[in-house]
Amino acid sequence: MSRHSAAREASRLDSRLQALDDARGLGEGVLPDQALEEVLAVLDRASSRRSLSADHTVVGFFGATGSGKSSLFNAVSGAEIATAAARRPTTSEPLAGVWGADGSGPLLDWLEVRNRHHAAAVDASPTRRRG
Ligand SMILES: Nc1nc2c(ncn2[C@@H]2O[C@H](COP(=O)(O)OP(=O)(O)OP(=O)(O)O)[C@@H](O)[C@H]2O)c(=O)[nH]1
Ligand SMILES: [Mg+2]
Repeated sequence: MSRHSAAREASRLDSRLQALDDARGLGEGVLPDQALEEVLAVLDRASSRRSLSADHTVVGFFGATGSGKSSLFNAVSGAEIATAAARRPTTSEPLAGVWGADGSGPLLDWLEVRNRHHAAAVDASPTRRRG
């Protein structure tokens, strides 16, 4: 994502979070406390995440054991980083592939992912056609 579109995305998220907070305020004394607490928890999590690296997009694969998460992870990464096997379960700890390590440490700490594989940063600038 270019810096420009990243900034636009960030301001869109800002306005959505603001709208959620406004709705929470309007719901006070009207909506059940539990619903309001859940909204507050979402706002807290969003604020924690946003205090961490904005340069990293987190993509997660979730699914039952044996559903092919590690195989998919390797296919998407283009490298044999995760161990995929018929044994159940094979992966017992979450594993991260990190492209561009700078600033990723505190984010992965927050996500409680200890197992980290660092790969070279990908050049995200648009490619130009020639000829
Ligand atoms: N037929 C088929 N087999 C697959 C596919 N993806 C993965 N497998 C096989 O399914 C088995 C489990 O794959 P894994 O990638 O280890 O699954 P996982 O979700 O990481 O499993 P856990 O680490 O135990 O959570 C392996 O033997 C893979 O070779 C697929 O798309 N088709
Ligand atoms: Mg696995």
